[in-house]
Amino acid sequence: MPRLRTLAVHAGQRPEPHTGALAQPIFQTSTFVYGDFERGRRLFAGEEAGYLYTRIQNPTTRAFEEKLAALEGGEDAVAFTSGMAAIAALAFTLLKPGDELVYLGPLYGGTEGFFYDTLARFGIRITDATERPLAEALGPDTRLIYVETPANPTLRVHDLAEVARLARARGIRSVADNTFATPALTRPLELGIDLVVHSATKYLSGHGDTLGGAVVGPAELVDEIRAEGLRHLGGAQSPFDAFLLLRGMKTLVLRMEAHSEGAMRVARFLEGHPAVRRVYYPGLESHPGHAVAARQMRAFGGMVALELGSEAAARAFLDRLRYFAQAVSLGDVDSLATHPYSTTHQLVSEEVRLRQGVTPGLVRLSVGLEDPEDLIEDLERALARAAALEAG
Ligand code: LCS
Repeated sequence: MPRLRTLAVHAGQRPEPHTGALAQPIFQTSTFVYGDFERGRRLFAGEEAGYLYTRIQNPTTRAFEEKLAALEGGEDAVAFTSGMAAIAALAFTLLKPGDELVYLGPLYGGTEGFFYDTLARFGIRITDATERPLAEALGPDTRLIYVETPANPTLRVHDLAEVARLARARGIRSVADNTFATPALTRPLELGIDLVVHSATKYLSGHGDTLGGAVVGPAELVDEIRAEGLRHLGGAQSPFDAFLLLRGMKTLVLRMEAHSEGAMRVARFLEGHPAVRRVYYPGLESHPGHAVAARQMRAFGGMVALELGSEAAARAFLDRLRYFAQAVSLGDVDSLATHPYSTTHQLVSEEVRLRQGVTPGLVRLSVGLEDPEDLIEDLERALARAAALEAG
């Protein structure tokens, strides 16, 4: 089997048969001519493989699916227009009224909102097992265990092998959101997780210029999600977005190594700074999930969070940053900084936010690919301002 860096370049790619084009062409078409009546009938009956309609499949999005499936070590993948479209398609395909979804948090605020505001309205029970033993939270109606690791925004680490073991023992499907780690650092399917979901918008793209999502796993389950969650809900990925994602993914492994190296240096700097009350980074020995992270991650990723003690300090710090742009999203070449409490996690209840460490003083950094020394100087300047404020 080729190694990850080779897969990142070659998987899903073959010379285009008509022209020999090396780069994946963008098949910017909504429909595909099947030629004659009989072939159309056979294609729709599934008796012959071929492209029909871009909402169902397209050669450019197919190349993205194949590259991602190869990187994750999964049998197949299905692409979506965004991470939320992938998560919604997965949930609406695999769950029905009366079922229970158990999750380990924290989660991206949009995912948590979808679970409580939308899935719950369709009669699906949502159970937060973050603060209790997972085995005890599983009941007769539990159909799905959902976990994000490292989790957004406090980088909490969950033991994927342990989640998979418990899920398998009970005949429950497990899903891991691998957006933060990416297959360059963690391969959840190898640890026994059934399905991986992605916001490809983030590190898979890497350049902050597109949206994307995907579900990866066994062909049978992916087929089910394609047949129902994609065909019926319609969140298909556009061929142009697939092209950008394919281009970004060629450098995924190298970028994740550089993001991880930069984030580790940023985290160590922050840990030694008196104005910072707490640093959340799985690569630090002080992180409660460090040992598990060291087992299931090849490096610790590009996301760091810090606690500054108050909203005023967070505001003063954020408004002073130069290279870190204040914006949501993450995983880009450009460094980004967000205040989860007032943005991505604004709609999560106050009680849950505070329990999960999403406080008014929390800042989340997506460490980009600038020189880490410049980023540290930027942080140092901004922290001086926050410290002056704290001093009165
Ligand atoms: N999963 C995770 C872990 C995420 O961080 C996000 C988006 C999603 C799924 C949803 O993906 P999307 O539909 O946006 O492609 N996270 C965001 C964030 O932290 N800031 O802006 C979006």
